[in-house]
Amino acid sequence: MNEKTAKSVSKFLSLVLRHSPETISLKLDKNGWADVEELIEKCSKNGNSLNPLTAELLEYVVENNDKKRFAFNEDKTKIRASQGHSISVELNLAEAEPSEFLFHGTVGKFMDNIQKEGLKKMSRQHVHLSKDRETAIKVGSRRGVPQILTIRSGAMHRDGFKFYLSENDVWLTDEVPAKYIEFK
Ligand code: HQG
Repeated sequence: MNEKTAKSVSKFLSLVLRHSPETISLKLDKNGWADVEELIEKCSKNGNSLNPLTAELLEYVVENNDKKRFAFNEDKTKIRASQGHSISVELNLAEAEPSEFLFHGTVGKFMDNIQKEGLKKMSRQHVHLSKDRETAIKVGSRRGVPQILTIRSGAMHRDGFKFYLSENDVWLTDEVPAKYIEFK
């Protein structure tokens, strides 16, 4: 499998399964699932660079994606993004108890604001947190020189904040007030 093709499929799936299904007139159900046959058909109609998207290519991307961003349902008739949505979907994730510390990778230009108001969802449905510093460095590096924040997730959880673990191991929560963030 050509890795360049797999990467462009992953990028396109992020677009239509997380942010803009209307780009190809795709319908997602309230839990974020798209019908696999419909996705393949609509991708092919739209004359985009993924033409033709095949079931084999889709399966390869789901299995081999570096961050396991997408998942099939049990009988592989539906597919969805496991996290990262900007559109409103109900992922029905069970609450989970986080470890004492989680991490968030960001960049310097956001620090003043984060110090004032904590971490906000911004355009997504959740604040995304990483289980280790290495992962947070990768997340922050998408935007420039990474700044790593340590989140006192254990204390947050004891104070009643809810946490969810996505199918691909990303920790999600609604907000992180500044008092739970270590800025050093
Ligand atoms: C920042 C990628 C100012 C926040 C990643 C981040 C992740 C604030 C940016 C997933 C702020 C939002 C999510 C505040 C937060 N003031 N800036 N109060 N609160 N920010 O992309 O966490 O590769 O929505 O620090 O790996 O960077 O797409 O969130 O820099 O898992 O699968 O606002 O997306 O995954 O950016 O990334 P994002 P994120 P994928």
